Amino acid sequence: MKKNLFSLIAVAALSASVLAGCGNSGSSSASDSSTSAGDYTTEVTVNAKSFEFSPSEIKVKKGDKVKLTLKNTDGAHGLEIPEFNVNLQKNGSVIFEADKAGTFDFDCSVMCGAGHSNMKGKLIVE
Ligand SMILES: [Cu+2]
Repeated sequence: MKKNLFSLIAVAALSASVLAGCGNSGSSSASDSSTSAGDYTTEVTVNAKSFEFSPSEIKVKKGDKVKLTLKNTDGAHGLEIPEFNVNLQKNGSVIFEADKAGTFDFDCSVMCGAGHSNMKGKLIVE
């Protein structure tokens, strides 16, 4: 019974990833389909401590594929940019495409203590 349940979950997970893989195949002009391969044009590292981001202002160009790395130097913080579906909840990197210009707020997505709500920054796409 337990084993059956496990294989059911495995099958579900597998089909989910297959479906996700198919979702990308619609783009016409892309020369390769390996969008998840980790190619990027700009790299930004944001250090987080209690209770501040550094830098608290990130500037990129519209169209950049941004590799954003969060480094916690003190405490445990997250980095969330809702506009670009970015949400790092621990040290790590994510790649997103800055496909719209403007100024977007980012903030800490992990409840980290008294100064949590002060942890804010700006992403400027120009
Ligand atoms: Cu926080």
